[in-house]
Amino acid sequence: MKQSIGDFLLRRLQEAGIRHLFGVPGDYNLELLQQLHDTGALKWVGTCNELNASYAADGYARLNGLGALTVTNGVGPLSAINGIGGSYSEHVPVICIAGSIPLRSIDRGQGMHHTMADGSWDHFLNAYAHVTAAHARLTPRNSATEIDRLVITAWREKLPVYMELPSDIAYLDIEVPADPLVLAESPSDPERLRSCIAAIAERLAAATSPAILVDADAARFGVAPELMELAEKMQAPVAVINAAKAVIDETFPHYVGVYNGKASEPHTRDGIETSDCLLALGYRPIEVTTGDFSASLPANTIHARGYSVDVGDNNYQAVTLKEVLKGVIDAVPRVTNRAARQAAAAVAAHAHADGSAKVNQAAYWQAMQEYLREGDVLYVDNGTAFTLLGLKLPPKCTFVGSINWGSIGYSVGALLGALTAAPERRHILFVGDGSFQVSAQELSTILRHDHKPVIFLINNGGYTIERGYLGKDETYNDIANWAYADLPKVFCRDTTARSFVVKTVGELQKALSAANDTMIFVESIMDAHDALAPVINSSNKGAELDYGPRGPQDRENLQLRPVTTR
Ligand SMILES: Cc1ncc(C[n+]2csc(CCOP(=O)(O)OP(=O)(O)O)c2C)c(N)n1
Ligand SMILES: [Mg+2]
Repeated sequence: MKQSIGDFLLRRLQEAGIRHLFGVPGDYNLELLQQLHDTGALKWVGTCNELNASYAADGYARLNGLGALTVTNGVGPLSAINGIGGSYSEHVPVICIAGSIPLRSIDRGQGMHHTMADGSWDHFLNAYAHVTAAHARLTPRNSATEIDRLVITAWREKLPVYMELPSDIAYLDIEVPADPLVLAESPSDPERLRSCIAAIAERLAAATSPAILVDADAARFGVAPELMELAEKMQAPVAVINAAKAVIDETFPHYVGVYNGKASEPHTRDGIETSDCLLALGYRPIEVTTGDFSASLPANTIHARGYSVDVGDNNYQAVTLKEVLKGVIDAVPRVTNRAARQAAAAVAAHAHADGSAKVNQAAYWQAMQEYLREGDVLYVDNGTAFTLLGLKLPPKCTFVGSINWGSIGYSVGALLGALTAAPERRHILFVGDGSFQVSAQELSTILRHDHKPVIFLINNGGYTIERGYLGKDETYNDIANWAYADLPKVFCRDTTARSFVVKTVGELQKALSAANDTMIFVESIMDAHDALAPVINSSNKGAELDYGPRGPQDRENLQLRPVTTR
């Protein structure tokens, strides 16, 4: 059938399950936006800038399976590239569409705005080659095949892709497939799949202490249900890497916590490190996911990834994770009498601080633990907000974070995206003042679309987590003191948002009892040196790795240290 290139692209996005497009208009993508407007193919969600659009598309993809944004040549892609780099690092399928300079200008060598004006056309394509699984400049000849290749690659690989749509071709008609796009994994090679399943099942069945370790790919490839079924059948403990927080329901009886090397709870560490057959899912060790490389997985660990598995000396290709896990579940014998593992220490019940007491991190996170409820979507930005990783989550929660990439401000854009994908859920953002200042404008888009998240902002005068690396009292870790809780009003004159500035435990409790029928914005004022020991310890250790033995971190009073060891 005949269809214009722009309409075909929008149709394919729609067929791939994308219902919203984020981004910022510019002359090179306005024609595509007009096609979007005329066809009603997708809903437009304009953002304040392209970085936030890339974060929003990422947040959207986390809950929807795929997300997309459109930006305008040069200035747009380079603003968005940090976010797309994050999607690459965190394995999130995002389609970045850059409306680009007309093909006519390339044919005739005509310089155009939003370029380097140096007679070359490939700078941004080349830049994106480093942060995407695939990239292409669309032409009337290649659009019918390249659009499908890019959309399918993003979905299959769980990685971002980049396409340039020259502004003078979006309205041109080309011959395109009439059939809808089918997003399906290519089926496994039957023999490889059989052999792989047999090899895994044989080891698991022979083990006396099998265990499962889960990284974020388990969520991306949608195999958490299979992992829980397998754990149940084998009575095996399951731990997650912090990047996979909440991927396994934390109330699941075989869930044993977050594994982070020496920084883990003893029973979690024991369950993983002493296992005689560990099945690891998409494990990607870096310093912040391994307790600064203190993680020690058993030597015979089976490493399963989206499309390949390592078992002993054998590497299995052309197998898909879901098929492998389903086969293993069928093949392993049901275990009913595995010796009980050491149980997790009960969460210590702290006495509630008196209402007039100043709110501090300890009281704050204790209150948050009680505030969380089933089905919440939880966002954590960089900073003392990482404390959330240590809380025990109710059933069916989703965690949205950027543990590997760790770009501050991500959470605010991601919140917009995920709210757009799943507005019916309760979304709770945990963000520091420093992270919030990066992408705060997107609060206006969240309000504009009448979303109702709960936002918990810690105002501690700057970059507290960084003070644990270096600069305990240095001015480079200080930031301007905004009137954060006033921002809903600034960004939306007639807002019904409920804003609170909290200084005491009693004021926090009052804010927490506010109804969730509109945005709730809670700014809590805390001391710049207040952080719980796990956060400070992690920063202190990070400084050792970053600066080495000749670094300045040991100089007197230059680093925030945990209270007990100060
Ligand atoms: C884009 C980007 N720039 C800089 C950093 C370095 N960085 C990591 S955490 C952080 C400070 C976070 O401060 P805040 O959000 O206020 O959290 P707090 O620890 O104070 O609670 C900074 C600047 C980063 N991670 N990403
Ligand atoms: Mg701060």
